[in-house]
Amino acid sequence: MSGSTPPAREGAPSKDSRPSPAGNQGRILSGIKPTGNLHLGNYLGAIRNWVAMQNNFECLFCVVDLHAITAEKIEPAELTRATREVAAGYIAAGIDPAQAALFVQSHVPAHAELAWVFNCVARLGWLNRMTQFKDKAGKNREAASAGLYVYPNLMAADILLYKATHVPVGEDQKQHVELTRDIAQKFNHDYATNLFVLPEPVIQGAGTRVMSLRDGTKKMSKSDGGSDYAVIYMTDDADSIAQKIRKATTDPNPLPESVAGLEGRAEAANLLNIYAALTGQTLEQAVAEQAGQQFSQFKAKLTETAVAVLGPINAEMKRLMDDPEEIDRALKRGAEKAKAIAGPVLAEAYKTVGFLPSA
Ligand code: AQP
Repeated sequence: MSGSTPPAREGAPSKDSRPSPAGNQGRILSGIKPTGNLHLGNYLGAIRNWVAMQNNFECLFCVVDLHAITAEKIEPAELTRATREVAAGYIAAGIDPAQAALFVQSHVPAHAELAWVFNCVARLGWLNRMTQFKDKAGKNREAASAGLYVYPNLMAADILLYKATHVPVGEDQKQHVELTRDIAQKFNHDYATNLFVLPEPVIQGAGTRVMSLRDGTKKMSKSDGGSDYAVIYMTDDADSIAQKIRKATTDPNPLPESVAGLEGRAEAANLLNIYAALTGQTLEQAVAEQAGQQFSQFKAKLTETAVAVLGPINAEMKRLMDDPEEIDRALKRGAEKAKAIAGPVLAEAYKTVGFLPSA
């Protein structure tokens, strides 16, 4: 196993290694890091889309706690809380834990075990090209954790353990799904197997990239170090949502007549994008509906819409967080389902590599 160039791409391995859930379009796996409070970006850019895919795909949704510790240290109690909150957010937003496997990544040790094998498959040259590492490590690369560097190998393990056919991700994660394909292909090639399925990224709509309410050029993020007013959390009540939208940065002009008029108006574009996503309209439709409005009127409408969508989710999240045992029961069931798929795949990978089976 050598060389720093991925093997030439081939088609996906034989159909035998693909999941074939009856009546499904394939198997999806996705997850969110419990690095803080879930926000509107996580909802519109990820969870809401998963809910929509639930009936057509066999679904595995995890709370990726192993990924959560790759960046700054999180207080242990906060990590535990956030892990339950992400699970509560999934359920409250409409993921059905009886249908999908909803689980915590660290509850299925096969993720970390396969990731080690992939640490030995992925080439340094491949990892060096990962733009997320460069973004997240920033200028002080020397101080970044080794975990942050090999994060894409763990993500490859997350996906390949389940032979996921599709991976819903934001645009910024597409490179990691491509790396996953390269790892699968190199493993399959080097060990003359067709064990791993090459997954397809399903890029979630660019229109649902939610930006900070304080700076329309910056992604809304859990770890936004700036003002809390930049982020609408899924746990925010109606008053907080109203206050944050009222304080959202804008410009002095009324809303434009067309999408072209949003050029150079990042904050207006962001608020209209959010409004479009919440109302299920295209950006063009939302712009046409709000053409010529003052921000004050538009913000009132946006607040009303956001509260209507997030209010019930927020209430259900609170109910679940007050009953952690219900969350834990759902996660236990999910981990059992996940282990039933992951166990045999890990065993096959170990056997393929030549590890002596344990007695
Ligand atoms: N602002 C966003 N707009 C649209 N989608 C978003 N997602 C995150 N932020 C936005 C989507 O949420 C999913 C899970 O994200 P994650 O928590 O695993 O990682 P992230 O993208 O790094 O999210 P954050 O909030 O920015 O977390 P931190 O601050 O900890 O890095 C992904 O599908 C992502 O696209």
